Amino acid sequence: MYKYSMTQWIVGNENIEESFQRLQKYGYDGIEFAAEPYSLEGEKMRRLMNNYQLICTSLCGIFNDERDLTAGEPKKAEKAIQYLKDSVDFAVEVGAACLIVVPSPVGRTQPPEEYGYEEAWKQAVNNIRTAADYAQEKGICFVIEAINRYETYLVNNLEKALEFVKEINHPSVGLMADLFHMGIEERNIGQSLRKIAPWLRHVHLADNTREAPGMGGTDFKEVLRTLKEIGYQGALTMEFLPRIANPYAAKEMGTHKSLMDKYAEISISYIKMLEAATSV
Ligand SMILES: [Mn+2]
Repeated sequence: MYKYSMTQWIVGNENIEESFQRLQKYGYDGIEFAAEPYSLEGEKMRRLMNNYQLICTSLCGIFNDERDLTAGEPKKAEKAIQYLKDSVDFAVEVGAACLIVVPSPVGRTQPPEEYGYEEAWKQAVNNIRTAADYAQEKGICFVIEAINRYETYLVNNLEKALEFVKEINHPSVGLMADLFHMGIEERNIGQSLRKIAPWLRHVHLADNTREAPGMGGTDFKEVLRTLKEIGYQGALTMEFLPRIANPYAAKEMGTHKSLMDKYAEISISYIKMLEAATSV
């Protein structure tokens, strides 16, 4: 039995209690908070999780130009590293096992003018490795997320992500798989998952349209079969969105709340049905 959660950033600035109510209503085990240690209060979140009997499976780091892990300039690099450390502290507070790390800013599809791809890669490896020592002390793991080429440039597929993680070579740095990005970037989803199996510690689920699993064309039967075959033990976290261009604008949609209810329900019932079918 996997632990099921839903990531929090997709509902925008919705009242957190409404989010907890949705998760409880549709049978989720927990939540994935966005890693914003300054805006989320750990103690309040712990109390709410306790009230709703939900756990925190994971934290989703938010990586923009202000937290650019590819930075070589010491002040900028230090800022990005500090964000990871602060997020580790928040992870400890809410009991999250892992923190999602995207090695280059989301929304930037080529390296900055000051340096090229190779330097960005080298700097991101060093910066993440530095922060990983802190994560290890605190018992938290980083999971590197490959994001598709239309949203970021450094690590777009699982093969690159594996190369990246091997270069970091740190016990507290593993990999995650996001089925939406994989639908764009992977040649064969099952094979890609098997290749990264020993490093796989977290999974995001959305269909190829980024809607709830079960609404599009991704073969989730194969996904569940492969996860079982490789002995995956982590959480399954829903990260769906409506079919629009800018994911961060999704929260502006008038129908957002009822749409999120619908997606939350469809995704968990569909994946649990497949999980039951693959466990016999
Ligand atoms: Mn994701």
